[in-house]
Amino acid sequence: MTTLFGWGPMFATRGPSPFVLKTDIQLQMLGVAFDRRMADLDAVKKHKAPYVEDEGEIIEDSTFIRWRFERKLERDLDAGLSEAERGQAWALERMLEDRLNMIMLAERWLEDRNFFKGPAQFFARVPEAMRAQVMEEVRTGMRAMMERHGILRHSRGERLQLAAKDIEAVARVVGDDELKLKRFPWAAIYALSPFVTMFREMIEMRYLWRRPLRLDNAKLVAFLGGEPRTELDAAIGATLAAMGCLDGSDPAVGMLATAA
Ligand SMILES: N[C@@H](CCC(=O)N[C@@H](CS)C(=O)NCC(=O)O)C(=O)O
Repeated sequence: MTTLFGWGPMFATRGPSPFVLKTDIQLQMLGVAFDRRMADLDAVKKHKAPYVEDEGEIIEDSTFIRWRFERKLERDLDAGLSEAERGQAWALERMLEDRLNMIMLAERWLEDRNFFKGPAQFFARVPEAMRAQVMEEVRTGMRAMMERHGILRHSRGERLQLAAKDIEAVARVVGDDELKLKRFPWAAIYALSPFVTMFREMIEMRYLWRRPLRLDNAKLVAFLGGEPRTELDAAIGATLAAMGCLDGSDPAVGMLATAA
């Protein structure tokens, strides 16, 4: 029995963590039968996901997980690569995961514009009354970690220059063309629309790609005669009860109850 611990699904993908996603794909490439469960970082030594439980053993870190199954199944995900390509693959992976990832984390977590579109959603299940405070604490922790690491000692402009160079290096190795964003092939969608219902529907909805959209609930409110809203106290009470925090047995109760 093999279980991959990570998070998700989210953002219309299997999960928000590039590392968990990589391991998920590698396990599939290796033909491992596994199920997926939510990670509990406090339950593992390295306090990171992905981790895997396999035959009762916990394996942490995407690289060690890959090596374990390559060894166990006598498979090599780099099969077919030359010696130089193996070296390049490892060097690129290290650069992307150990350097570009830090720059990406700074962008995702510390830039408000990005944070509220992305990682803020990880906190959706924290009761609203304490959500802002919890998010602030986590972001402060991330900032301190990045300061210690050193990436934050570069200015944002310098970080983005380094990121551009990293991405350029990948483009040089794998060939620039494959990384270029291409225009969506609307001509083909139009040409095939007499035969494919979905393409006809995409054309009908094409305006959504072209103009901004704002939903307005005025009609609904007029119809209902007002917008029913759950009172904050009732919402928090129901959330805490559903989380099993109101029977006094959970150590988090004190903290949550005080905050509520
Ligand atoms: N070297 C690790 C990196 C994994 C990693 O950074 N995971 C992040 C999520 S994308 C994490 O669990 N962070 C939580 C923490 O650092 O406390 C690997 O390859 O598995």
